[in-house]
Amino acid sequence: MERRKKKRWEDETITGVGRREARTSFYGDSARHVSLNGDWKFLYLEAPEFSPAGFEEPGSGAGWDTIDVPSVWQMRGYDHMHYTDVLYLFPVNPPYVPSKNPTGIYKRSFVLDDAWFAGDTILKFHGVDSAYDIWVNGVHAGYSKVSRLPAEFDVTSLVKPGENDVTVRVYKWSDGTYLEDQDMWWFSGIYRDVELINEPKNAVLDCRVTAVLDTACECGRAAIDLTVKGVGSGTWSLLDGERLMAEGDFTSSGDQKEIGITAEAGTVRPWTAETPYLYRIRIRFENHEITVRTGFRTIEIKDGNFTVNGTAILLNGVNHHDYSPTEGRAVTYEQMKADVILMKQHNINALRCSHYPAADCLYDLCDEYGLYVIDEADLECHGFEWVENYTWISDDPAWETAYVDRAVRMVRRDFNHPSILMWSLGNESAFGCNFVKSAEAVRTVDPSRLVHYEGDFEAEAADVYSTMYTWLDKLEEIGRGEKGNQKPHVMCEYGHSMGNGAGCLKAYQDLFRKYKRLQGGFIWEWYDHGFLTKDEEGHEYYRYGGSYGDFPNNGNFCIDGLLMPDRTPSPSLTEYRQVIAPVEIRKKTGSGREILLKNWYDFKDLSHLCVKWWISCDETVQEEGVIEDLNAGPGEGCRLEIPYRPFMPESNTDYYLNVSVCLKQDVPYAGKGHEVSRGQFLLKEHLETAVLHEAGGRFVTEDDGILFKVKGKSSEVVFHKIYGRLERWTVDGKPYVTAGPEVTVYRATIDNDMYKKDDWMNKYFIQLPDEQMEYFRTEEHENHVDVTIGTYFGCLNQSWGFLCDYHYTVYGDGAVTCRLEGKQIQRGKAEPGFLPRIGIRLKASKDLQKAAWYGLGFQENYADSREAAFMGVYRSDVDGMSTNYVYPQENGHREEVSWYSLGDGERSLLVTADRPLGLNIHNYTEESLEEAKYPWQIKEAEDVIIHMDYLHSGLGSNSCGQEQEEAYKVKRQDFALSFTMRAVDAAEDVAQSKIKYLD
Ligand code: IPT
Repeated sequence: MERRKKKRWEDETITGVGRREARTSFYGDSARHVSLNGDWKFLYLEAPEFSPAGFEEPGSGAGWDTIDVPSVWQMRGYDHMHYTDVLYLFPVNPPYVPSKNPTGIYKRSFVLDDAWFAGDTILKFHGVDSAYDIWVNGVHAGYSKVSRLPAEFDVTSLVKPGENDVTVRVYKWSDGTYLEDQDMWWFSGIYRDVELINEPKNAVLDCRVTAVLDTACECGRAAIDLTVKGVGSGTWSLLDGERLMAEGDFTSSGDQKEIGITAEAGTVRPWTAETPYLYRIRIRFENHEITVRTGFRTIEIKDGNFTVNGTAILLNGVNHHDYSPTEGRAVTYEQMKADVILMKQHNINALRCSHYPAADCLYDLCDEYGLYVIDEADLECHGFEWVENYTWISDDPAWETAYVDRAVRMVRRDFNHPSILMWSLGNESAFGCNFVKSAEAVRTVDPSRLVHYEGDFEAEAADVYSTMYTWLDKLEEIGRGEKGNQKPHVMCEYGHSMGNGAGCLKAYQDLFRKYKRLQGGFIWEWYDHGFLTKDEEGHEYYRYGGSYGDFPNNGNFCIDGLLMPDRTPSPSLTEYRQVIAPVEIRKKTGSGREILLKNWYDFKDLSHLCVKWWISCDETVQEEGVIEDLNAGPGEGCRLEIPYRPFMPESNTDYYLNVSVCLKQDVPYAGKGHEVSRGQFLLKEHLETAVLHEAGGRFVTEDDGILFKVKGKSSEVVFHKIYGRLERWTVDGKPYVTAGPEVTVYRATIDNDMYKKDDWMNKYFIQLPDEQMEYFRTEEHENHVDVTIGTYFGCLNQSWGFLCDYHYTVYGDGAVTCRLEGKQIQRGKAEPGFLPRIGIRLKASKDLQKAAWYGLGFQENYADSREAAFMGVYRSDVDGMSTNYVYPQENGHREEVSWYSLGDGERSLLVTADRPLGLNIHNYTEESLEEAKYPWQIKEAEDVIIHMDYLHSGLGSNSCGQEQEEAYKVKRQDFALSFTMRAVDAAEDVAQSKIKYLD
């Protein structure tokens, strides 16, 4: 059948028209750069063919809208917002795209003075999505594509002194779209900077520096490859700050000439992410001067590892997308700088540009602050997997030019950044001949770095064996060398941080640290990609896929970052920071005052750090000190004596040795005292005492056949004899407990339980429990009443459950003790593999909004995500105990809680547990949390909702990857919970918590 003629933006063989050769970005340039950012006229069309006649002519554009550049037009009210992970939004019919092809025509003028014409005029677009034609003063000047790479056009012959006009017509869909199917929002427009460069007639066009380190002598050598235009002479110099290290000169006699220079730098300070030391290379050719920055380091594979300066390194990385909650994919230097600083503060040492090259300045920041980078070509054709012809274009030589262009232009642009360790050929695009060609082409341009591509499952073309979301057991096999090829391994994605999680990060780190072949990985991902919205009722929240009526969509699969959209770190970022901390603090039981520091840096010793230690109990610091001298080279350990004084412990008080490893001096990303790692150890000093409940407290009981009441001198406890529950507990007429404990096995589904949810809720109905009364007995004693309630707990149509015994003791002094024992039971076969939790829920009076707990905190923590939490007494209002996830789900859990209090500022409900338990305190129920799609939809409960868990399952990372590890899955089992409730003065909760009663 005959096919129509391809439009320009449907031709996969055209990578550009009139576009200059890609070249490196200069750090400094004496040529004038004039920004064309700002307001442009804008005409939005349904298809390019609707362009009005003469739109490219100067003077047209009357009545058009105005749009700011850089921006994406979907965030300015044009077209529509749409998020898909994998799906193309049109038939898979490469290279053709829909006739309805949203198009934006941009237009503006600029004025050039006479002096400008001593040089040439280069028009540079740093990023336009997805393909575009340009006209200058009405004349077609070129065409380009690859959304996330720059394009430069020499428009010298088209401009004139005075006013000039530039028109850009941007197509949303192009053949390039088939290669830009990354898991992200579909955005279009001129979303990175636009500038004019006044390039001298004799100019340095390109300067590619390969700076290597000879580790034997710590000597540096830089190979400088120049491309110059024009005739003349030049000089080069290599500078350390302002200090000249080497210099030389060169001449050029041709139109365009390649010049090779070798600069011997002598002894240098090596560049590593830990020691990001930069040098400058200055090139002057006639009147043109440029500078590039460089760092001396050698990247190579040695003994099965990838190494920097001869040392195998471990990557503790994150995946980074361009993102702003208000601007979509248009991001500023300030934002990227804040990102890089935040990464460094969180011990992150590597960044993967997922899944396209970033703006130049991100690499500058990584060079400066020290992050290893995997730079990735703007290439993903994931939608082909869904049509079950995944290799369709990746293995079709007709597309070779397009593939190679994307990789090579990236390498040419980013060549000079010492931070870049690997060139990645793309993401999620199967494997085929075009990747083999891309790898070859990349190595031709730059043999000094490694080639990465995860889709090359056998690492045929890549230098490293890269996998994503590999489960722990498989990863261990890779580590042992039983799986895959023999190349060094990296996880380009793991730890899917969607919603609450990722858990089990420590388990990954342990493997990375155990097996030489495993060289770390990159958490998926840095940001939650939600967009700030204010609705008519004034609710402010973040929208995700589907929130805009976009269909099909991948919902909140884009809300999967370590950072909330407003850059607030999620608890998982704090967890990650500790998991990857470059110093591990250990203490052997019985080792007295001795602790051990293990140095996990690859290059640095610990001399830049000090140890702050303090002995804590409850809310007080009893003694503190600093140890300044830490001596341990990379990979080594050192022992320290913590010189705390002997002390007499107070009764029923835990004492902790807390250790914080901190920076001794300010560094560019953090101040002196910034914590790099922390550790905490329970001291053996402990004194246990117990007292009797106050004797003589009088009480009376009432029984009307339905309610059984125990009235003390000031308290009243009411039990329901039919439902078998503690109904309420009041003291001095003030209600504290408004609904007594009932067993629960359910939590509001977290994203990482998304594959369990259907079974849990539609097959095992764990959210629909029924606790049936078995028996109700009372026994009155001299100063207490025993109420024993038997129940049967089960869920809708389930044969598994628990036989429960609640033993309540109501004392004359008002205290109530509950001892609950649950015995598992299963009389059929069907049951869930594990349960979210086994625990109880109770309700407290709504005016009790001030919470305190003694347990792990401050931030939420879970069985497989608690490395960053310390034991202590923490205080918060009830709302402050919740983490406000963009997509509502279980949150705010705390482990190891021995007591908690809930008060109104004057009086508090104090609950002390015999054995530490898990705690959640919220102003909402998990049912309403489950129902809500946005935080503002979470219904406020009439009571404070308390969960006390015998066990609470871990988080895992199963929204994409590893399930909860077996140890952190709560299996059906017998359980027991035992606690005492008392009403105390709010200020007395800590003191009162120490009163332990004899049975
Ligand atoms: C992987 C993608 O590379 C990434 O872009 C993102 O979509 C991530 O998954 C999930 O959030 S691909 C997946 C098939 C493992």
